[in-house]
Amino acid sequence: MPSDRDLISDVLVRRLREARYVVALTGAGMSAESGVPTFRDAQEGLWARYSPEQLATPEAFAADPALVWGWYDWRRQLALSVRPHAGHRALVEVARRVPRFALFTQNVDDLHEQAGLAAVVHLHGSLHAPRCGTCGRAADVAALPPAPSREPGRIEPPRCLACGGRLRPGVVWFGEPLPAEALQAAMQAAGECDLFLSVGTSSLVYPAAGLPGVASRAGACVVQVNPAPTALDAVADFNLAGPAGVLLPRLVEAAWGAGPGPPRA
Ligand code: BJW
Ligand code: ZN
Repeated sequence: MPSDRDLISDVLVRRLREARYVVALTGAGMSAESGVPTFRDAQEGLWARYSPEQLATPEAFAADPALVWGWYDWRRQLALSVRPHAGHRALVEVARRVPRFALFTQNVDDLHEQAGLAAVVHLHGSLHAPRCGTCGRAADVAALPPAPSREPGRIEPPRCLACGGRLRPGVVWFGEPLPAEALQAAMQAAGECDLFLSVGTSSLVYPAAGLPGVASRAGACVVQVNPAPTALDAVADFNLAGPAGVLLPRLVEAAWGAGPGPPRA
């Protein structure tokens, strides 16, 4: 029997069916069932003695570029090998069913794109878009050295072909500003939507963690999907406690049945 926390109530189903503008915000838990560890999960190998927070900073990269590049290269290789799950596909279905839909992700993989979502806004950058840390030129990701066959560890960052500077991962580290256009679009969308869906994020990292609050204050219904309690529990109108890969398809099925949706206009 479902508990109150994972119950997909008739009221929620009606809110989703009647929504004019749905905005989704996803975090690391969205990718977990595809095999990507969440950000705050235990580290592996060489990185076991560092917290992810220690590695995801400009200071860490400046102090030990090979350690940080190696960690991101390992994660990039992992991201290349994974595939979307039923929860990603359910979000595509939501996008097809509601008049207006936008998705903002904190994730640096491309699983939403792989699932078929056309316009995904990456708030924290991408593992697949390294750039020069000196002149900012985008690196040719296809030209990066292949993954080492042994367990990956330290890797010296390759050099920029234009200026010789060190390449850096194309992600947003702590203390760095989010891409201004992406953040502005997210703030605006949160303020305009009538249903805000937060999936798989601990809601600890700002400014993304502030978006559901913006939506709630503007009168939107806030729905959270997460198997564990988070900082958002008190704000969300509906807390669906369980994995995204199970609960998102269930939500879509409850709202619209199992069949394929109409093509998007
Ligand atoms: C499942 C599941 C399943 C598991 N299904 N769910 C206001 C207050 C306090 C501090 C600040 C503030 N504003 C800014 C700050 C500082 C800082 C910050 O927020 N610090 C807090 C930690 C206190 N923010 C910043 O520094 C940001 N920059 C900034 O504000 O700049 C201002 C500025 C302006 C002008 C000039 C200069 C500066 C930048 C934040 C960048 C965050 N970057 C990272 C790394 C990206 C690259 C990488 O991936 O390595 O982004 S940190 C990390 O956290 C990563 C994630 O995207 C982000 C969020 O993590 P997420 O997604 O929530 O993952 P987890 O692991 O925490 O949680 C997973 C969840 O999934 C859990 O809840 C599980 O239960 C759940 N789950 N299985 C559904 N199957
Ligand atoms: Zn350069």
